[in-house]
Amino acid sequence: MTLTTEAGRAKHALTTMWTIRRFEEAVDDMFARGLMHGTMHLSIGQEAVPTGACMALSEGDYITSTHRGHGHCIAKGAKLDAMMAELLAKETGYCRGRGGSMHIADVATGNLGANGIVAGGVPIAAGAGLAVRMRGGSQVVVSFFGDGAVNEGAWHEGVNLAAIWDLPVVFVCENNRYGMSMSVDRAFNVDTLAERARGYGIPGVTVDGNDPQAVHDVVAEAVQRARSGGGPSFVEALTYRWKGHSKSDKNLYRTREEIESWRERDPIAAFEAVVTGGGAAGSASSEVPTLSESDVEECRTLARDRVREAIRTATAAPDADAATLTDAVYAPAGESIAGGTRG
Ligand SMILES: Cc1ncc(C[n+]2csc(CCOP(=O)(O)OP(=O)(O)O)c2C)c(N)n1
Ligand SMILES: [Mg+2]
Repeated sequence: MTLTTEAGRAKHALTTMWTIRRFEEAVDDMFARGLMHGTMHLSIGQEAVPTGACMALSEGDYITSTHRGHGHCIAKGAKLDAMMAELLAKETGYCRGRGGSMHIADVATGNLGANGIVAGGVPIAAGAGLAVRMRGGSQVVVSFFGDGAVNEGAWHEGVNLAAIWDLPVVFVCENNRYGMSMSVDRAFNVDTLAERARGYGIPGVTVDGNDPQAVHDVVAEAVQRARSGGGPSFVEALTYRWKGHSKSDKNLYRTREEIESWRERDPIAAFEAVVTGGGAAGSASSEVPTLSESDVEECRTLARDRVREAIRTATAAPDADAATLTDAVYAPAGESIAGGTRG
């Protein structure tokens, strides 16, 4: 069954993408109004990658995420109110308000964590894959990372270990064309990043990252290979971030026309067109529409209501208390911070 021709899965995919979009629009707005602090990285425009990839996973499977991780969290089933509370520095947040956007982990749903270190999740994914192997389990790990991560040492070490040990890991690159202001055209001497896989003796494939069905299909095949002992794979998903890299980006390294051309390829609008029978390039579009206009409206409304409810619940929660700031923060035993001692 596919995302585009089976109504239940089409609704799930659409609701997930809208939830990511609405969540990030809301936090963008709250940040601008001074209600959130620190920094954050938005994945608006990239929603099809985590949605398609996570729909290829089973319960119990794992992911590792990145600094741009809200979409991964949501697609893997995180609680929106605990995510929102974390960004609002509330005691009820995933890290009790101490970590913020780049440190959300949700072990209950198999999300081994966002990571402020570019490519930091890659060796963690290899380690999780090794743990699965040693325990005789059947879980698979999807490791999300950006194009910039592919030139990091940790990426090469993690991918190589997974390859030589045949670990059950699927490496999913969200190639959004830039690592901060560095374009992939200047950072790579290969035509596709998927070519890098060959150097490690694993399959590598490039896919339209704005098409959740296409992402789902290649990740599902890679997951099946990993689960049956066939080792890791590399999936390069071509996509684009609509917003700046983080909160201080003036977009000086790319043109307005380029951004506009990608906005016209909105993954959510394209998916809606396919499932309602409007058709879109490359998809197994149905003569019979999978969803009606009212189904689509229902998904949009559900996403909007979920995000509103998360804002309401998180806003009402108690602020993280500065007096207990070092509680639950790991540091070597015996050292003291701010006069207190903790193990
Ligand atoms: C090891 C490391 N080097 C540099 C940085 C600074 N940094 C943060 S995000 C980023 C760009 C990452 O680009 P990419 O992997 O393509 O992910 P994207 O931001 O495009 O999602 C850089 C260089 C970092 N956080 N960690
Ligand atoms: Mg990038």
